[in-house]
Amino acid sequence: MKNFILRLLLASCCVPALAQDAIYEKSAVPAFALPDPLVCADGTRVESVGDWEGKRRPELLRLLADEEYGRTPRGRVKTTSQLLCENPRALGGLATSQQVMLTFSGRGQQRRALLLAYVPNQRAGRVPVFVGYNFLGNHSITADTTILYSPFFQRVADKQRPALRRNIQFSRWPLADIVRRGYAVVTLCYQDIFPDRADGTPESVIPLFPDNTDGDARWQALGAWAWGSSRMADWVQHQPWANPRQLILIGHSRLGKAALWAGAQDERFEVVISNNSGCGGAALSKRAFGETVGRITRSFPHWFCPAFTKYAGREESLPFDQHELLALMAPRRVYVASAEEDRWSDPHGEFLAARAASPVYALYGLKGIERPSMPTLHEPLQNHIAYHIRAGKHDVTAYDWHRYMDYCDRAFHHTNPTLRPSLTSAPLAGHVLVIGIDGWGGYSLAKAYDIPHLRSLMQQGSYTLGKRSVLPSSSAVNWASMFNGSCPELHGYTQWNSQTPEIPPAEQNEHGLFPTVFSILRKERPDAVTGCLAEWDGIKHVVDTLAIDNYSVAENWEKDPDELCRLAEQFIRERQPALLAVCWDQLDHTGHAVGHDTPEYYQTLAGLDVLVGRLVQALKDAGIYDDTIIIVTADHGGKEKGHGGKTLLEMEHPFIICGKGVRQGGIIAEPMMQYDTAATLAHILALPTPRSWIGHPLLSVFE
Ligand code: GTR
Repeated sequence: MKNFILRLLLASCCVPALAQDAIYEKSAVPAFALPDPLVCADGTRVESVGDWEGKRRPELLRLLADEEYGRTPRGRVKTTSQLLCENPRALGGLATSQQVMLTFSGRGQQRRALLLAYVPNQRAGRVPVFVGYNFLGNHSITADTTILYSPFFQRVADKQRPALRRNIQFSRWPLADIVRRGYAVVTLCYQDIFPDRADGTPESVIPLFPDNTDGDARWQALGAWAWGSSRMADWVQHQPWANPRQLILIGHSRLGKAALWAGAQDERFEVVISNNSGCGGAALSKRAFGETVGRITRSFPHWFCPAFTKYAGREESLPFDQHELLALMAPRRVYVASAEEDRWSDPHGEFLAARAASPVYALYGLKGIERPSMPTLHEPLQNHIAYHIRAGKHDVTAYDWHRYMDYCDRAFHHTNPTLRPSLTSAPLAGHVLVIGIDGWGGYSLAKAYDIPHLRSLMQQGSYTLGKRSVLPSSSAVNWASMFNGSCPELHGYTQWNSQTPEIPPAEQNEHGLFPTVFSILRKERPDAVTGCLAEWDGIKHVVDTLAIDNYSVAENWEKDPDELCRLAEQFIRERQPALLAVCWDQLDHTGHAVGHDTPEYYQTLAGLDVLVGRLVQALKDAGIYDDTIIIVTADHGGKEKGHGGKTLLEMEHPFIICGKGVRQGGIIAEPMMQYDTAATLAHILALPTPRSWIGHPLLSVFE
């Protein structure tokens, strides 16, 4: 028997996976043995692709249906589709959107699901297609007000519920990036297929089937969601713009579980992506780390088939594990992705499952995951089985999407038809570092003795202490103007912590936001690496994070004032960004807590000066210092314990510029406004600026 058991003894001490809810201690992971995917239930060994496809694969599919996900009925449910609307100028003209009502009928009943597709307008022939559910309705993934509420949400009584809010999950769907890279995307809300509630069955598609299994192998939500993914594939496969051999199924979290089960059953999905799917998805159940079978079947009794509950606290008795689910994708591709802080989903267990599926791929002569230890953060392993782990929480981010697209580019020999030739005029420098110091008033320069690094930048370049804030002299509105070249009346962010513009933006980019220097750079030079690193998370609403490769927040800066600096040093050294903004909040914080223009304020400023010196050093270490322009500026100044008003103490702040091609010009004579910052950045980066930008570049500072 021994030879058909892959023994993975992962713990020094052997604690049985009893009825514990969620284990987070490495030492508490039970000793376990993984079943060998290449040994059949009768003990015979799989020696060939024929054995696998003829015997073991069907056997595993049955086992997973009977014991975990439930049996998918074979009976006929009729599906019709009706195109409700088409917009050939979606996403700022990048794509055509289509909204299609799918109607399922069976046993005298009907259910409706609203499918949303974005198809790239610039395409050479048929395109690969991402197919995946959204959580909160089609309207939640975009700011486009022509996108209809999904049918499930029409039934939600309280229209004020946050779940109804448009665009709240836009960050999970970087639609413009996807279509720019030449992929179509097709989605619908999973709740349209099975409302995600313990009592959801009657409203789901399940009652439409004539041949549902009763008893322990009864299918429930995950089975229904998997079935629904295949209905999206049915529709996509007949579209003239879609390449039916290049369907990519993507799912996050519970929908990652559903995607794996759908991909196992439906071989039209050439690539199956599990994003942070965890327990019942890509993570090994027998490790019982993070979410366990006991916990998940108790919290979500309507997801798996009833048989699965018998393994609650008894994972060791499972006759299979999740690596065998992954193996069912062979010889197609499967991509497992984890997030460092998502311990509930057990990143290590996901990696081990991906690795343990590899022998099945080897049978086809294909490479799975071979290395014994987990890769480091942001080190994607991309063979026929792929795996990556990124920094951050349980989520789908632009980082994840771009790795999936890198992978599919190679799998499908897909090249991006929308990449533009390089710009006609060349940037003035290869790199720009913008250092923003929240609450740094221009008056302070006359009193700050201990800021040698800032003074040295002033001496090397040109500066003004009187750049003016837009009104009110508050943060969000001024960070917005700094990066989007315009005034509150046009960009619409009008107050301290604006999140969505209080006035509709006069112009919208492909993400439904007022165009920022980041989004224009992304459009003109998609390969340029960009970052925005901040201490105050409010900045994320105004910079257009979808157009930024690395948006990160130093969350612990109050305890660890160097944290942001370290994030920036690392990013500069590793990625040599073309445009990086580093925005410190701590000075403004001291201003509010103790007072602007107080000894404590100057002490905080002196501390920041040291960090500025470190960033300059990081540019040197990265070998880009000579090709960089550095700007140091602020959103506003301050007075007593506040700001926001019309005094020059609050409105006037420094703007220092130095580096490649910048004159050692001393004081800048012309007046300067907040929005001139973005215009100057656009000038340096040789970017066109939209008509809605009112800022002027500061031409006099350049040689
Ligand atoms: C959690 C559940 C996870 C995961 C997640 C999600 O509550 O415990 O298994 O599916 O939900 O879907 O976001």
